[in-house]
Amino acid sequence: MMLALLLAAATALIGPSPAGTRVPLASRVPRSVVSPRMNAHASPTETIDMVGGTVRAQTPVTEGMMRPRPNITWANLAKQLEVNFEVRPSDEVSKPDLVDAYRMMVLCRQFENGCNQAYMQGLIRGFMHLDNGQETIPAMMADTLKKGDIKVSYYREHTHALASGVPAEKIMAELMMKVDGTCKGTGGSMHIYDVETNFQGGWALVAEQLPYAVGGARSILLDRQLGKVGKDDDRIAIVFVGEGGAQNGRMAECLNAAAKENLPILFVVIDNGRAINTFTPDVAQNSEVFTQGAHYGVPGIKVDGGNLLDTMRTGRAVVDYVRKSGPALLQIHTYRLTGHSPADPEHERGRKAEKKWARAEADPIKLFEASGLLTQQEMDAVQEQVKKQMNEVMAFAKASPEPPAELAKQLEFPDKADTDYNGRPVAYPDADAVTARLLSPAQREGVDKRLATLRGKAADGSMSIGDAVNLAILEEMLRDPTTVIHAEDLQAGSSYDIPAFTQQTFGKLRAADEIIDEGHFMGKALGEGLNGYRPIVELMNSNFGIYGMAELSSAGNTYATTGGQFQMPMTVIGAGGTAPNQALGAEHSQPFHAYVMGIPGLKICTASSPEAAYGITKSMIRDNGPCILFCPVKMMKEAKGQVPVGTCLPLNKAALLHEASDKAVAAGKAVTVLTYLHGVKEAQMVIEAIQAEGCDIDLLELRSLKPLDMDSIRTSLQRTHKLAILDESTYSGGVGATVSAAVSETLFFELDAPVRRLCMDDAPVPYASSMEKAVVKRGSDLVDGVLSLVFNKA
Ligand SMILES: Cc1ncc(C[n+]2csc(CCOP(=O)(O)OP(=O)(O)O)c2C)c(N)n1
Repeated sequence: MMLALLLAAATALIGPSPAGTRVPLASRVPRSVVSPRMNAHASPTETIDMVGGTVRAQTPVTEGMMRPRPNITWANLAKQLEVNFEVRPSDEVSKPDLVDAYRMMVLCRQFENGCNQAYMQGLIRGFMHLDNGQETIPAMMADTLKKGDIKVSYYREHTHALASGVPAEKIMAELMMKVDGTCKGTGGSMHIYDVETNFQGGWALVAEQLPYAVGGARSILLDRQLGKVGKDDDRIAIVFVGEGGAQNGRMAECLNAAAKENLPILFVVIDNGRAINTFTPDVAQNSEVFTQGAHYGVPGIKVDGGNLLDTMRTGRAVVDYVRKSGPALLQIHTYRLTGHSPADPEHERGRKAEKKWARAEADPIKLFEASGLLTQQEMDAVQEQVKKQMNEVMAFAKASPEPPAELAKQLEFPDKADTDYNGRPVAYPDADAVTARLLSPAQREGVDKRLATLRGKAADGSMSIGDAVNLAILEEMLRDPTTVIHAEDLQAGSSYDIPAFTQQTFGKLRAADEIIDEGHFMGKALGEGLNGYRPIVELMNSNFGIYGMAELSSAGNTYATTGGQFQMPMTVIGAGGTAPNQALGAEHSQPFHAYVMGIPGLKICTASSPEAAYGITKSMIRDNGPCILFCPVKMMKEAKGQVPVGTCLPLNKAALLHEASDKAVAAGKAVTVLTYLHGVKEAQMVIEAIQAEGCDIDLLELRSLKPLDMDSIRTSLQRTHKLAILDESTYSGGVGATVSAAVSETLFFELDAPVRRLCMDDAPVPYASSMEKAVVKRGSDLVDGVLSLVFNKA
């Protein structure tokens, strides 16, 4: 049976339109074509006034007053598609397609019911979010998406994975903590990933997935630029977010990014009206999220998710639009038939009444079954098939073994801590030929000139830390065409010349100037990292990375949480540490390096010299996991030195910068000093003063904060038996606290005095030098610390 609605009728329904004339992108703002009428079951709990563009907040849902289903006819939708998307949607959905869609809805329902039961039996644990009532969305996905499309979802994603073609038994095994799960039991309900079908999460922080998907969409364009895919490549990225999550600022940033680069990305807003129990209109001025793209020229449309046919027809048209034209927004109105999660008390704010009403009146499966579009026999056959499949799914998941305990540690880093990055080949085939093809003669000439200047400085000792990092980045970007970079003020070289000449050489897609939100571009970098690229993120002052804590922490988790399916070769670089006498004030003096020490999966290094900065940057770019490098903010341009070009340095080694004399060691007057960033210079400046007192130090630069180089610390302590830490972070939660604890635990018997920590006070760093001196430790404090250790003073 073919279903049809006449477009002519639609036009008659809503009157003449400007269709046919091409609407400029920026003015494709949704028109007043959504009816303000309520559906028959509903009291006026929500007023949609599309002409005025306002939405009145809902009153609390009670037995007789339900959030209404939107009353949007297909004719209305078709007209919106024509006007705002310039597409003429097809009215027709074939019978086999409807059967497939029904099968997907039934599979999703039975899968989620199976999850619920398994949860009650204790086979699934933690937070689990079921999708009952929203099944038209996976049905639309399965109908419109291809395997190569990049699908990024949030924590309520079982059904999205199913619709992407992820095997149901692997999802269920994951939920049951089994080794045959999608992620070998490392991810769980909120973290489903499948590299094979490009299903990329499963992210548990509300809205964090949005920039990841934007990065995924960028990687599609990068693939095309590289020539990795054919000219007919029409892949898109699709990202799902709740209507509550869509109020997060990430949404605006991502719409901007998608519009600015005309990315092939579809934002799907799953509008079930509630964020846990909160009515979204109670916290959001405008719940009509589909209009949010208007500011950026991204067209949007809202459809009733209770209507499978309209959801499919609209989904098809919008996906087609994204494949051919650019970003779009699709808001799908639904109801959640279960609680937010099994932990949700569900009695809040009329939830029970709403569920009862929605199950009776707005269950999309029941509504479809009542539509008469399939015969009872056809539907029964589908139900039987799915039931059988689900029996097999449950049996498979139950029979799968538990993952071995040691897997967790194995998945900490994709590359071992002691990896030697020298000589590591580029994974991308014919990298040199690709680079040669991608660069114009003028670009090649320009970058060669820049390289020659930098290498001259490296040879004559006039190279700054910023220049050294820039040289490493240019070399690695030339070497590997999958490297990309993101930074603010990038074209101008940012604050320290770190990304200098990258955009001029590699173009805007590979070297992206960014809006001022580090979380946004770290998120995009993460999305690129998931899709075969090696992103570099430059932070200027590393403290600005605070805005990217969520993304950095998810980057750290990715390799392990995906069960090793996705590596995350991201390199983050920023200037940090103390800057005595620089009057930077509290916010620019925060020890971000200490804040990130607790993030699992990150390799964290520091470099106080051009040589270290160069060698570590190169290794980090080649490493397959997320790494972050801190360079001393006060010395970015000031420290100058020679750099052995071409050498990668280890990411797990401290560097012995000064060795205490044998005489001082023999006399028991030698102290091991651990420091990093600006502390290195402070320590170097007072070595003579310490020697003048008959003492000496082993000065170890902690180039790797994580993993810590306990071997080098041990070797030194076996000589000195005394330890002072000149710490570039606070007393509480600082690097020194971690190092001190590790030494106390593993090297206690090497010590003949307690560890002396010389760290920043917990007080915010003041602006005035007179007070700053009291908070930030300097060389003079180190002299006192060393002498008191040697001469046993308190
Ligand atoms: C950053 C963050 N804050 C809070 C939460 C807790 N939380 C989980 S889901 C949720 C509500 C989200 O609602 P919505 O985006 O509408 O999606 P829905 O769950 O309804 O599908 C909240 C507050 C979280 N996971 N992440």
